[in-house]
Parts: sequence; structure tokens; C-alpha cells
Amino acid sequence: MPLFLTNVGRHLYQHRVEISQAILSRIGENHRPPPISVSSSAFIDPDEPASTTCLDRVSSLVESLSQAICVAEPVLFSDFLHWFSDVLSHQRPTRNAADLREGLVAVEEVLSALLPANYFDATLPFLSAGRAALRDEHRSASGKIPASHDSHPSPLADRYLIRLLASDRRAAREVIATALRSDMPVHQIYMEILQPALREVGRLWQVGQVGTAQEHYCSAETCAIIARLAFDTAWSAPLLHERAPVVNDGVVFSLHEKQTPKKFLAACVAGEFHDIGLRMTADLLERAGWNVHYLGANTPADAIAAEAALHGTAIVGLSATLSTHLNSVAQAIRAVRRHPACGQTPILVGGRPFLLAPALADRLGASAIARDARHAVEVAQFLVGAAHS
Ligand code: B12
Repeated sequence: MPLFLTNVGRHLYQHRVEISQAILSRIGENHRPPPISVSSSAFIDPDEPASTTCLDRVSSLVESLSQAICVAEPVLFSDFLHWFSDVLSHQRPTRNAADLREGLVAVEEVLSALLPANYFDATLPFLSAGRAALRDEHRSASGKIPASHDSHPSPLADRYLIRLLASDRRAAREVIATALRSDMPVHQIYMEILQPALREVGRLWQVGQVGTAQEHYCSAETCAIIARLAFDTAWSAPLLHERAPVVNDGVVFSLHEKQTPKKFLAACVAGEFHDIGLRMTADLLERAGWNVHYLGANTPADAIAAEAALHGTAIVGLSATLSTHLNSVAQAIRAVRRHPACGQTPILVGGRPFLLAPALADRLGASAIARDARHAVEVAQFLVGAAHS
């Protein structure tokens, strides 16, 4: 990781409250006198009950900028601004990318006044990527992962989601049951129905077409289906090109049924509550014969390292969905590397920021990245093969 940029990013993060307060006052000043009234700003809303909401908004922007700078990835800041612009403009139709562009001018003015000159210069490429992102009016919503990284959705994904959005869980479950009856393998159900449906519901939430409760309902129902698929061996089907699965005590072993299963530790890093992608990854690894130790959401770095050491883990898998959790990924990697009992263990990372910026894995010190759960099975095999050769 470029040390200088990391220092700039950290400095911004440490001073984010005072910087955000200065930006907020600057936006107010820039908006006086009319024609642009303060209430038309993306950040300031006189109708809002507490001004802390405005400060929170500006702070989230500064935090995202600092994170992008820390890991030297302007694309993460552009992605945040796309998302922010959508969310603000559906909350208040008068708020749009133009307001946000004005906000960015205030950010630049404040940073130029508050930061040392060489630190300010380092922020410029990131601010300019942000401005370019907001000029791109015809982009698709940022909730969309680049097409090259998404598996091809089955037409069943739409059918499944339409039923969930109609709050008809029985009909949604029936879509999955029908897929199983027609021998669709579980990995295909994950990759081609559940994953695209979840990403689409996220996009619909981002552009204001579904509410928060609906989004929660869709993900909760999907979690229930995944849990059922993981346990119900009658539904199991071979993964990838493997041999017929061997069912042993309710767990399906397929790739290395003649060997002692290797341990895969799966955890979302500290602060990260999106664990469905990790869950799918863990399940497919288990189906491929791994002994998966699943820690789930929001796991502190030291706990991950201690657990990896305790269990003689062959691979540590870390998941992050929000790019603001990349610091937690870096901390978890450092904790594993520092631990004498697991310092050499390969670390596999995955999640949204790594799809947007795959070079991040290497920069953060991970051994490899997998773009999805199915790919994780291949990469994990490769990593243990490489470790023993
Ligand atoms: C469900 C969901 C939630 C649920 C999560 C429930 C749960 N138990 O996971 C809840 C309601 C908790 C939630 C909360 C929030 N969410 Co949310 N959420 C989603 C949603 C709709 C689906 C996530 C998902 O499961 N995707 C499907 C899985 C299968 O895909 P995946 O995560 O990419 O995983 C695959 C690969 O990346 C890879 N992979 C992932 N992890 C790993 C790990 C390893 C080791 C490997 C090898 C591979 C791997 O394999 C997976 C399977 O193929 C997404 C939309 C989206 N685009 O994903 C938004 C989304 C991620 N959420 C978002 C936001 C903003 C939030 C909140 C901040 C909202 C808020 N204001 O509170 C909070 C933050 C919570 C937190 N601190 O973590 C935004 C993020 C925007 C951005 N630009 O960063 C999104 C994109 C929605 C949107 N379009 O606006 N969310």
C-alpha cells in the first residue's frame, strides 16, 4: 500500500469531524445569497429535525474519501458518490447529482484550507474521479456490480424476486422448490437465482423503488432458504464438475472424501453485517469437502486470528461488503499474519469492494480474491495446492 496515501487517508479520517463541520459551514456560505437557497443543498435541510443528520451525511462522504485514499482506489469514492446521489435524490427529488457536485466544491475548498499542501495535492485525483462520476448522468445505479463479475441470472431470479416483493414467501419458496425438482444444482440456485435477486433488491432500494422493510424481508426470506438448502441433504446436488457426492452425517463431501477435510475459517470483518455472501461461500466450500468453521458477521480482528490459530486452519476467508470496512480487513489480515501459529496461513478475501477493485486484495496483503462462492471453491483448492507444492 502506498504509505504516503495511507497517511493522508488516515489524517482525513482522524480529523473527519472538524473537516465535516467546516464543509457544512462552507456549503452554507456558498449558498448565500440566493438564487440557490440553502434548502436546495444536498447536505442541508432546514426541515430536518436535527442538524446532526447533515453532519452525518458530510462525515460519511469524508469517511468514504479517506478510505478510498488509504487504499489508493479512486473507484471506491466514485462508487460511493453514485450511491449517495441516488439515495439523496430519491429521499428528496430536488436533491440530485448537481447539488452533490456543488458539495464537492466545498469539500475541495475546505481541504485546500485545512490540509498541508502535499496532502491536499494527494486528494485531487480522488476528488476529480468523484466529479467525473457525478457528471456521468447515464450510468446505471451503483448498486450494480460490474457485469463481468455477475453470474448470468436465471429467469427464475426475476420470478423469485417478484414473488418476494409481493410478500408471497410461499410462492417464492415454490420457485426454489421447482428449481430443485428440475435438478438445478444448489450452487446454481445460489449463483443464478438468490445472488442476482439480492443484488437487484439492493438496487431497487437504492433508487427508492422498494422500502427498507421490503429489502429486509427479501434478505430474511433468502437467509431462511439458504439455511434450508445447507441442511437438507435430500436437496444436495454435485458442485461443479465433481464426482457424485458422499453424504455423511448430513454433510455432503464430494471433492476430497478420501482425505481429512481441511479447515476453512469464514468471517465477516469487524463492523460488517452483510454475511449472506460469506454464508453462500461457506456452504459451497462445505459441499466441496471443506470443514468450514463459520464465524459470521462482525468478527473482531483478534478473534479471527485466535480462532485460526486454535483450529489449525488451512485458509482464512474474510468478507467485506462496505468499502468503509476495508480498514477492518487490513486489521484482520495483520492480526492473522502477526500470530505465530497462523502467520503463514493463506488468506482469501471477497465481497463488493474487491469486485470493484480486485487489486485491493494484493494491496491489503491477502493471498487471493474470489469473485463469487463458486469461484471460491476453485481458488481455495488452488491455494492449498500451492501451499503444499
Ligand atoms: C441484504 C442486504 C443487507 C442486509 C444484510 C443481511 C445479511 N445477513 O447479510 C442488512 C439489512 C443488514 C443490510 C444493512 C446495510 N446495508 Co445492505 N445490502 C443488502 C443487499 C440487498 C444484499 C447483500 C447480499 O447478500 N448480496 C448477495 C451476495 C450473494 O453477494 P455478495 O455479498 O457480493 O457475495 C458474493 C461475492 O462477493 C463473494 N464473497 C462475499 N464474501 C466473500 C468472502 C470470501 C472469503 C469469498 C472467497 C467470497 C466472498 O461470494 C459471494 C457469493 O457469491 C445489498 C445489495 C447488493 N448489491 O448486494 C445491500 C447493500 C450492500 N447494502 C448497502 C447499505 C448502504 C447498507 C447499510 C449501510 C444501510 C443502512 N443505512 O443501514 C447497512 C450497513 C450494515 C453494515 N454495517 O454492514 C448498500 C451498499 C452501498 C455501497 N455503495 O457501498 C447495498 C449495495 C444496497 C444498495 N444498492 O444501496 N444490508
